[in-house]
Amino acid sequence: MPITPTAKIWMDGELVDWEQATVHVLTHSLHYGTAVFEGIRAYPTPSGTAVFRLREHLERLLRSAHLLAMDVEHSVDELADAVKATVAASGLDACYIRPLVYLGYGEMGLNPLPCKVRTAVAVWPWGVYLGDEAMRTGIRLKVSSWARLDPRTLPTAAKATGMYINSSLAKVEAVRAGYDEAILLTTDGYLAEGTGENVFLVRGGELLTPPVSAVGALEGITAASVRTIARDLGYDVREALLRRSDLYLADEAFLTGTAAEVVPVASVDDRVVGSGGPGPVTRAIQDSYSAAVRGELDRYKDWLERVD
Ligand code: PPE
Repeated sequence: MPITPTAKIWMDGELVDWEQATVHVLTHSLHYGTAVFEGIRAYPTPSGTAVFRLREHLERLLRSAHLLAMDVEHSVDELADAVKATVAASGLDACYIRPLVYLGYGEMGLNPLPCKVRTAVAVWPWGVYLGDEAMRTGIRLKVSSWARLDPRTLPTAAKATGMYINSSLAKVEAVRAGYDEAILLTTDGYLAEGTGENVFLVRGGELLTPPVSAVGALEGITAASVRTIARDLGYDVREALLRRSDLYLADEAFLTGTAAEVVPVASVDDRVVGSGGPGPVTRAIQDSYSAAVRGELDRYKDWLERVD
């Protein structure tokens, strides 16, 4: 989906015009994938535009930077102000927010330590990641032939740009084969995650999801929100090492992510999952999540930070 430009991008402390937000071709992170990022969403709420779980996303950004030995000059509070200023400058009431911490131009070679750590925040309108239709009818998933990154080779808890080659290869394979999305297994064959989403199964009224640190998946903030919502709706949620057959045999399955939100799985490897559309548990969670991010549920008000 082509990016629609907005007014300003925040770069290292100032808002610059969208067109001026450029870097040199010898920028370190462009060569070695040494950048960390976040994906956050702002939604329209009854009390104005608000950012969903802003602090949690920025804390994860700083943890990702720490895992890559990058010292970020900005605190969570400063980054939160940067995000809110960029959203406000866009005039949008709903947008996707992309903070990026990267190593700038000036040094080359694999030692990143001498490089200048730079920070940017961009926002733009981004509709439903896997399409409106997918939200209603569910997606066709394919188990990828690419295994998920092994936590012994890379710090999989970091949301680092270079690590997304793994997701990108899986996505290309799935899309070229006519599927909507890929799901990756660990090198040991356990269910890990989608290319940009965590995974949940429903079995006997209980929700099951892989233990993220064991399978090398990202610790999703949407997944954490969904766990809370599911428990509040009265469902048990449990972490379990799962096989691809558990996915085939699930009553329901869905993926979660900031960009994707809560998206039902219709089939996996051409095997219908459950009824082949969003089941009752998935629907209940989708509805609550959608209401929570829009400030319609008092119980989850603390998850929203207003943009003035
Ligand atoms: N796993 C991966 C690999 C991942 O990239 C994401 C987010 C998640 C799980 C879910 O995390 P969370 O957003 O905190 O619930 N993927 C981001 C990037 C997507 C992209 O295409 O770029 C996102 O959803 O913003």
